[in-house]
Amino acid sequence: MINAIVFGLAVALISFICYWFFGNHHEQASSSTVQNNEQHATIVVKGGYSPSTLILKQGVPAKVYFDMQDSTACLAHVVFEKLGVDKDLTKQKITTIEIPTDQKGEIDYACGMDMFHGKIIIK
Ligand SMILES: [Cu+2]
Repeated sequence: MINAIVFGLAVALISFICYWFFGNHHEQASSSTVQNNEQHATIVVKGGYSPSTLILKQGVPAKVYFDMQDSTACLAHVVFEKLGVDKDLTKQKITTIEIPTDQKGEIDYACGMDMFHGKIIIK
């Protein structure tokens, strides 16, 4: 019973921290670097995603590197629902995710609790 209460409080606290950071988040966009017909971009994970909007070129294979600099449980996972990708970012410092760029459009991603959000725009 006590365990359940402690667990509940922990979840509530993590949720609160998520909302707290989410409220302070700034909208920024940046583009990838194209090299040898491949594009690369780094997203820093620290109290959110930076940049929160990433612009990729259509038709160029893309690798996005998630640079994990956050120690809260909140951002431990990154989830690309559209792509069926759910990665644990705490296993290594940099996690590479390949993004399909064959179609124009937007791909949203979020933390495991769906509180922090980021966006990849392919155009
Ligand atoms: Cu979260």
